[in-house]
Amino acid sequence: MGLFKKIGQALKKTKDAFIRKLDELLSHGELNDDFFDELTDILISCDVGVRSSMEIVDELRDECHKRKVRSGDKVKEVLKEILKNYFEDAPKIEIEYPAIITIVGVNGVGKTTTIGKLAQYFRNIKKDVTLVAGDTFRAAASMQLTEWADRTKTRIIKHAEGADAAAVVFDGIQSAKAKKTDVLIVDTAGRLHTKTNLMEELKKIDKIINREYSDAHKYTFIVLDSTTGQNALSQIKAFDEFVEIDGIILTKLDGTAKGGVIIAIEKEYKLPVVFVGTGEGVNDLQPFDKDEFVDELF
Ligand SMILES: Nc1nc2c(ncn2[C@@H]2O[C@H](COP(=O)(O)OP(=O)(O)O)[C@@H](O)[C@H]2O)c(=O)[nH]1
Ligand SMILES: [Mg+2]
Repeated sequence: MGLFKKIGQALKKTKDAFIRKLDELLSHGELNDDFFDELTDILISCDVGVRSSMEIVDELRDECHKRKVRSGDKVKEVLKEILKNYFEDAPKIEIEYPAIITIVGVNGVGKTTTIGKLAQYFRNIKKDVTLVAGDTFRAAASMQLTEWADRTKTRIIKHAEGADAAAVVFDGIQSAKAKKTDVLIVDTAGRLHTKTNLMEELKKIDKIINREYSDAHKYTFIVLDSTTGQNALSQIKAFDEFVEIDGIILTKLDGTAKGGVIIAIEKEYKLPVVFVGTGEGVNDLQPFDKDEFVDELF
């Protein structure tokens, strides 16, 4: 299945909710204040966020006025244009090698699964990958990552349950250097921002990476579950206080009508969505493309 089709499928629920409401609204005819108010509500209901929804609709109102737009199709066209431009603020990420990618986020968002898919993604583009089982909190976590390593035929560095996460990362880096690995991906234990000791552990991992692997291009990606909609946003803020977040991986886009959250994230945090998860399979991850995303929404 082509990439294009996949994101389209994953966005189906978001799209259905959005387009159905938009078309119904447009069928009422006039582009008056009520129309724009209702459109704002529709965007908010798709988790675009209050501030972003208002900004988008303000811009749409101005543009429609300026261009003397009357027809529903034309409104859609202008809205599409505005949404595409809306993403321009976030920096783009091109992964350079050797790379070390640390994956952070709260429990259950899909970190370990995403790492399995990332291993496959990099393999597909002929990069050599090593995984680091930095979630030493639960024995099951390391086992789960080992299964992904087996499935994707990827090297994995792990220690016993309860080991120091930073020590596993240290070993991972030594191995990556020795084997000249292109991409080292570090799994970490899920944590809530209220658990200061676990957050401190992330800082320690960060320090080890800076000290031991200064040659590598360093990326910290936070994994967010799109089904939690706007709640995902507060997680960015909490983690960003402890580690510098470079980008976002948004999972479970296939199971939600809240896909609009991507728009709010890019705007409000000026952080790029780098990958999106579109299912539980090994190939259900793809680089995020804003134009494709907006095109698929309509
Ligand atoms: N439908 C769907 N499920 C996902 C996706 N990513 C992860 N999951 C599921 O989410 C659950 C939690 O994933 P896991 O990787 O263990 O989360 P972690 O605690 O953050 O490491 C698992 O059942 C995964 O199969 C996705 O993109 N789509
Ligand atoms: Mg995990």
